[in-house]
Amino acid sequence: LPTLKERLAQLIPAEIENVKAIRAEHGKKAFGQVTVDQVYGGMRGLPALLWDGSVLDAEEGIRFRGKTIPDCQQLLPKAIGGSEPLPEALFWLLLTGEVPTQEQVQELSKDWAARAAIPEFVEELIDRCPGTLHPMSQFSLAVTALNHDSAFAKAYAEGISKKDYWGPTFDDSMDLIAKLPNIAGRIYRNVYGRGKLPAIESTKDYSWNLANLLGFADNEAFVELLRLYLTIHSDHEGGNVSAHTGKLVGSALSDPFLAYGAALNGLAGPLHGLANQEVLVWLRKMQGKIGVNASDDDVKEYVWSTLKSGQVVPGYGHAVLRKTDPRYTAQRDFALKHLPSDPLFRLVGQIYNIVPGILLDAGKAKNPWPNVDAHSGVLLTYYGLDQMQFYTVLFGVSRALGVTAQLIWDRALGAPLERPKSYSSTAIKHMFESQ
Ligand code: FCX
Repeated sequence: LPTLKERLAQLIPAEIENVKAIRAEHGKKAFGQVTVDQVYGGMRGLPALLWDGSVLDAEEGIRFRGKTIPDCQQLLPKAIGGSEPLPEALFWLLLTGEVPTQEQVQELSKDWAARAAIPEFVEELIDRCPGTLHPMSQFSLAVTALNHDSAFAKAYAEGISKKDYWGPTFDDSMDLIAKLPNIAGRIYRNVYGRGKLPAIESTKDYSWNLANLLGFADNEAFVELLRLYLTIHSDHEGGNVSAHTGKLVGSALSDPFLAYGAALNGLAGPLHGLANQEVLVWLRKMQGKIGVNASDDDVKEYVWSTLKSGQVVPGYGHAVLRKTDPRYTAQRDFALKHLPSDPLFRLVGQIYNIVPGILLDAGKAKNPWPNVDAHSGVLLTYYGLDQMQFYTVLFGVSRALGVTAQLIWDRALGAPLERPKSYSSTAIKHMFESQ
């Protein structure tokens, strides 16, 4: 059976031909118009990016290479005795469009474990961060510093041919993914005083090792949660801030460490990945104010007070989705199975019944339904990982799978430097003056 890199090498020539054929036949056709509102409005809905790993449907949610989350839960290899998909398998699927065998996934787990060590100077860099520096800033700092050993940067300096770019991009991406658990674990233990990091175990899967580095591997349900979490947070097509940032920075031929460091800085924003932290902060504040078993009326009043004070309800709304996020549903199903009577989970369910109606009444949000971030923190908290500022780091471990998969394909397909055209308001006004 081929390894992931061997399989990719087999697939790339045909995909290059496929793209050539698409461009020859359709290259000059338009499939959307650009309005002035889109230029002012965050380019919402503008068809502008190629992204092969996943496509987001506004009603149905994400599909990874055509497969829904329930499809992935059914089809992808799992850990022995487990029932959630392994993120290793999802990465294989994102890159190749194919479902790997159990054996191929095991080899990938081993490969990542073998690459997991981080350079000593990066360990020192993390250790020297003050505990008051947000874990996401520490994370991005460490990932950026990994560029010290980039195979791509080295090969480029040595004059690698354009057609070979994807090889060292693949190697860097594998190193990056493999090293994230050690970085995340070190940050967690430093910031929250959790003692020394254990070693990576080469016979265990990626999620087990991450759980172990955080100090939670003795809880099999938590390890299963991480497998699900890392799978469903991995990719959400190309236009979201983290994915697009990674692709954009990668287009300058910055290596995967630099590109992903930049992506993490976008993920750290409260309208994007930081929302999972914000949800927990908001829930805790709500509990503090109206108690643990609050009535629907109390919850309604609290939600309205959030909106009236000019804040967003974190975990609700989406730039593309118009229905409940299937990533929310997958986590809700997990909670129903593992923690059905947890008070915080009950509150999350109560909010689910209340917030959409209020957002509709308020009349601004185009999507009143919950997104992925409305549920993740509650699950982590249940198992004792209740340091909310750390949550986005876990999102960042997962999102590396989707961003690097596309970086590899971008280099394989010879994607050019991104450079859209910008206009000033004066120019826009002039443009329409004569019409
Ligand atoms: N609470 C209050 N107001 C909201 C809202 C919410 N949850 N969602 C949207 N709105 C408001 C917007 O702030 C905007 O107000 P404005 O006209 O005064 O600027 C208006 O409704 C229209 O916004 P809309 O077009 O529906 O949404 P956008 O595409 O601009 O923004 C996000 C999408 C996700 C940023 C928005 O819904 C939001 O702020 N949600 C809360 C934060 C959140 O959960 N982010 C995580 C999203 C995601 F899943 C992820 O990336 O991780």
